[in-house]
Amino acid sequence: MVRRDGALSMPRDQIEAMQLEGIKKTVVSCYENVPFYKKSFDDAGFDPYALSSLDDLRHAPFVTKQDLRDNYPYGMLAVPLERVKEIHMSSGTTGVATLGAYTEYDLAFWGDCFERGIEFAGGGPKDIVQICYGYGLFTGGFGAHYGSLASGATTIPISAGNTERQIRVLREMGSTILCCTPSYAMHIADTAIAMGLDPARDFHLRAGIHGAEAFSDNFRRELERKLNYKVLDVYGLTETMGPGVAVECMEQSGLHIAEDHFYCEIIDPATGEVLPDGEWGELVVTTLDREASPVVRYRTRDITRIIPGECPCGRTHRRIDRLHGRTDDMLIIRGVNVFPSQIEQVMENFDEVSSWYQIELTTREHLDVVTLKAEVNPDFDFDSTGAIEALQRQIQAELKAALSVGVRVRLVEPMSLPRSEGKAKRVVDLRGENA
Ligand code: DLL
Repeated sequence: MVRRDGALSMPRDQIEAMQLEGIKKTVVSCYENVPFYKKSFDDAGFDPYALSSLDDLRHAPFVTKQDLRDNYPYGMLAVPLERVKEIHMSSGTTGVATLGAYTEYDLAFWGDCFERGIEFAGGGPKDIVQICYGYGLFTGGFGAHYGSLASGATTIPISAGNTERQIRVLREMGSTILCCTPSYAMHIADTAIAMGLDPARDFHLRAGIHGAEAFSDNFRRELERKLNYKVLDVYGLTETMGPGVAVECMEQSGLHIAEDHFYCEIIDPATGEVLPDGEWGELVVTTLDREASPVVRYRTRDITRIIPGECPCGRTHRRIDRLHGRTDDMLIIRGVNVFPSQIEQVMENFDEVSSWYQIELTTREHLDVVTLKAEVNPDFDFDSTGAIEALQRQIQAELKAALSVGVRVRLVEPMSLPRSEGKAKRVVDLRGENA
């Protein structure tokens, strides 16, 4: 067991003392073992041996995804390769992949971090955990797997895809905890309904541990209604470990950071200044005891805030808010900054539309055109052209008022937008293709 007794409810002063110890070790290990950090600390005039408070970390330079890519494959390792037992990689759809390496200890605490999600859901040895995050280089499948093993539950490593088989297994094995992306959970639910099942009755789920992509509160409520279970949000990224960096508890009021392994700061993405608790900004993560792939002040590009105050659940680890997208998801439409989550918030006001949408960006006469395609709910009369047009106009007007840019709205039939087994593709940028 890598977790210290009482780690999750430790008094704040003890947590901070433990974090300071971890940071001291990490900055020194990075400086002594990773040439990139030696150069970057020296260039910034940051002395890792002089760090004596958590605030001193603000003087350390940031590390970015590009830095990790530049040092691909093994340049960022802080241990000899023979101590590395497993490797994962980010998808690398936009360029060279980034690599996460794990020693035996790193794998053990990864399992412990994901296990918290199962524990927070009240789960344990009596549970059956169906893991339909993809297994492979993606961290979702294995992270959930190690977590499930650590919890003592029965693990079903089914991986992503083959939705009808997922549904059969959910029914026949009586799975109680579902681990996959929220969009895939919705796809499983909708497919089961289309097969004539009632998943709320025919499945035996009590919790879903869903993450790897942002999802709205409305989406969560719809999932909980369809599958009759409780949805807990789990956050993580390949560069710092994978899923389990932060997990929601049953209060559903923010995700508890695994503060015994990660130190989190929120910065202003434009200036790099650390922001006070409560303010929204970019999450920056420093690992405290990661051996193979430590990071010091990794800029995640994810937008969240530290929720001030204590969680009613009594755990003392600070919480981040549910993610509001990424700094690089920001769409600049005719000069106005727009986040997909803002569009989602407007859609939440319309009961007639479901949570499935896709934003398409095109260009007409050198101007950006944004089209929101959204599925109506199954009980909406899609054959009534007048009703559709009226609703489209109404949504368009609200979007214009909320975002100050025009968005064309095209309502489409239920289940007509593409579904994915992993992360949903919410933004399709065709601007280069029809200019
Ligand atoms: O998505 C790790 C993961 C697997 C997390 C399974 C949760 C569950 P990457 O593929 O490296 O790793 O992608 C990391 O996904 O920087 C966020 O932008 C996004 N992301 C991850 N979790 C959440 C979440 C995994 N709960 C990137 N809410 C991150 C919103 C999330 N976005």
